[in-house]
Amino acid sequence: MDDLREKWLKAVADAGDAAALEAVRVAALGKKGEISAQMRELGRMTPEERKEAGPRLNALKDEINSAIAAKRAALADAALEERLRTEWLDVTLPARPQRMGTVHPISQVTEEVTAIFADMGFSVAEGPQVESDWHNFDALNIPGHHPARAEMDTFYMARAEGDNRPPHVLRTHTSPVQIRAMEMAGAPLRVICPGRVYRADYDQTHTPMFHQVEGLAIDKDISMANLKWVLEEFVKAFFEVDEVELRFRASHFPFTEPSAEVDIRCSWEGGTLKVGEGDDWLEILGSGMVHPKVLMAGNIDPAAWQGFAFGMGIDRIAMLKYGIPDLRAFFDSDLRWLRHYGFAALDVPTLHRGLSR
Ligand code: 2NL
Repeated sequence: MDDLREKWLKAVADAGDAAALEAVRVAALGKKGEISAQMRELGRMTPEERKEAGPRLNALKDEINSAIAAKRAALADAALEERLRTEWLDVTLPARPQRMGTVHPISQVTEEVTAIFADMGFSVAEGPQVESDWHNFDALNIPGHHPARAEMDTFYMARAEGDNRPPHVLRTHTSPVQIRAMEMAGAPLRVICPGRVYRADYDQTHTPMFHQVEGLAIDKDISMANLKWVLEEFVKAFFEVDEVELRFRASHFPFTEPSAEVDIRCSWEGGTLKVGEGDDWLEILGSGMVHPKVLMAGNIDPAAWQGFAFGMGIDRIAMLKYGIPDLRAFFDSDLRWLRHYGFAALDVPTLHRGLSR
């Protein structure tokens, strides 16, 4: 009996996994198991022998059974520990950026420009890309015979047969969004309007769809001095430099009077742009004081209010800031180009964390 006990308790202790343990249980306590065979032997004993051997065999059977149960629990615990160790996962890790694609430079620069002007109290407005002829041209003091309206430059929408109203257009600038902002919010007003614009033009430096951001500030006593300060702050923040010098050149736009084109001092040493130093000038935007007729088109009284406005090409300033040589590559959806010039999807530009780092 002691040999049996030693043998089977050792077998239970040595079982390395649940299957081995089950094999031990079957070999000891199963129908054809050794302990079961011993139980059957009891039938052939004399009552005295049975009285002696029966309880001892039963006790041994119980002992092996509980040893198996304890071993089974220990094996299950060990298996769980092993799973917890190998299936460990840090759910606080960030997603893997290389699996997320990249942010297009135009989206990046739009976010950068938006962050800068938002910091100066401008809100962001959007509007339809298919515009009424009135919002795109008339409201902006662009007369019917103006070359900008020419069939050649503007994409006109098709009209139904017999409809003699002026056709809608794909907006040629984001100015109509500002007309809508004036109509809806009135004065005072500080707004920027980034977005897609369309002109029928395609060559080395023009694509039929491109991006523009325009800004508009209307208040009492607004002047070109306010415009100059806002643009200086913008250029410093956007090109991430401490000093800039701006040069205003007299110009002409139908929607502003007076009008000025704005250049920034720069150098092109070794082919890379440096803003704020050097002997070159770089034209980056057009601007001016909003024409009284344009204020009136937006239902704002020009006797009580004035405003400045400006407009610039997002694609162009993106190329300048990030050294992108070819405009047309912007719209080729070439994955290698996007991986090279794109931005990490989780790095949102903010002024407090740095725009582009
Ligand atoms: C440029 C020049 C400019 C504006 C846009 C504007 C809008 C309203 C009223 C008056 Cl609602 N002006 N926009 C003014 C001056 C220049 O854009 O070179 N853009 C790329």
